[in-house]
Amino acid sequence: MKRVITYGTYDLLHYGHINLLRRAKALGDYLVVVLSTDEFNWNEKQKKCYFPYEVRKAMLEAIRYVDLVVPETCWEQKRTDIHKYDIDIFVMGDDWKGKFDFLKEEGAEVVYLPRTPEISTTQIKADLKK
Ligand code: C2G
Repeated sequence: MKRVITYGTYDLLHYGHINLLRRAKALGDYLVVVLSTDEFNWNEKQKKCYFPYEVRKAMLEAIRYVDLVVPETCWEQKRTDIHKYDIDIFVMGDDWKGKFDFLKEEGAEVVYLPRTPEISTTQIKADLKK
């Protein structure tokens, strides 16, 4: 039973996110998504979420690839999350390439998957403004 974990905001959910989640799940049997809380997004990423945490969580839980959604409240929780959720593989889009290699020290395989290039929440918001 290979357990996979990934992190993100997942606000204005789009097919780039789905592509990531599908490929992450394909690496194992169980996928944990650690979802940034509204406070974490605002305080640490200066992102103001369109949908609040509970809505973003419910949307992710409706995706067939996702087995568990838990809160991301700080940058530092990744090391403990690897053990807390008994993780074998840590996955992120390659915009984070190299940033989380230290998790190999916790015994996890670290995989960066190519982002879906042409879509982003920023792009969606810009297009809607036109
Ligand atoms: N993603 C992707 N293709 C896109 C957009 C996003 O593959 N076109 C991936 C990102 O690389 C990330 C995941 O989808 O792995 C979630 O993206 P965001 O919600 O933007 O996550 P981010 O703000 O990068 O938060 O501690 C880590 C952070 O919580 C990551």
